[in-house]
Amino acid sequence: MTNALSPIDKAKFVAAKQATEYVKSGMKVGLGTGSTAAWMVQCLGELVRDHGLKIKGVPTSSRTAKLARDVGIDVITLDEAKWLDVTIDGTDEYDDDLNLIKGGGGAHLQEKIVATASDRMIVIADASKKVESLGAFPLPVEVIPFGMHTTKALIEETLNGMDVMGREVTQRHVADAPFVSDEGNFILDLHLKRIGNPRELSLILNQIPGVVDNGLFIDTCDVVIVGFADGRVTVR
Ligand code: ABF
Repeated sequence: MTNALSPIDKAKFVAAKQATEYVKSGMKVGLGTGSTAAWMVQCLGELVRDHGLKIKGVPTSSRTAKLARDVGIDVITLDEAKWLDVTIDGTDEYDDDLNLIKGGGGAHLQEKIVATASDRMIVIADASKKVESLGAFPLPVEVIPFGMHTTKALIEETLNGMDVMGREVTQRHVADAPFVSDEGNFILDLHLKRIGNPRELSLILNQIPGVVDNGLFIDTCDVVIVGFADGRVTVR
């Protein structure tokens, strides 16, 4: 079946499949969001249906919850699970320190909560996600709708004092309507080009009233599995 895949999907698929090796029967597993994570959910579904794998899955978005149920995974909430053995998720960027930018799919809030409540976070990616410095991918910041324009202005003012290369902030829209997260919030995308100090930026952004969380994952990821179109996989 993998012969029919485009090179990029093949790369995502082989990374996702490799990650399922970390999942054993009896585990509670955080299920990420995005196209790479969707491959992982499908691979886990196959193991559940055809190979007797018994797991509980905690999805990180309504999209993933639907897919997980569709492929036969027993879905529970994070509060029911309390703590997870492993979370497997995609990313938009990762650097040498395994720090990440996530949230291109608008799900980084639930993704961060679930990953933080896990013994281990495994990121699955194709090789295009590796960067020298985070920031070429716009940094998503989830904000509550109340006072959104004031929050946006505060973020812009804050960026003036930060070690970043770009400072434009835009509200995310889908088909001309504001994008609304699973938690009912808006997303601001910060076009920073290069982030000098991701840890400091993450802490400072999250102190601004109205900000729920940003898409920087610092010290959260334990392993990155990178897939290539020729079927190779590297783990680090
Ligand atoms: C989620 O999906 C995100 O946090 C990230 O934004 C995105 C990566 O998507 P894809 O795997 O489709 O590139 O993991």
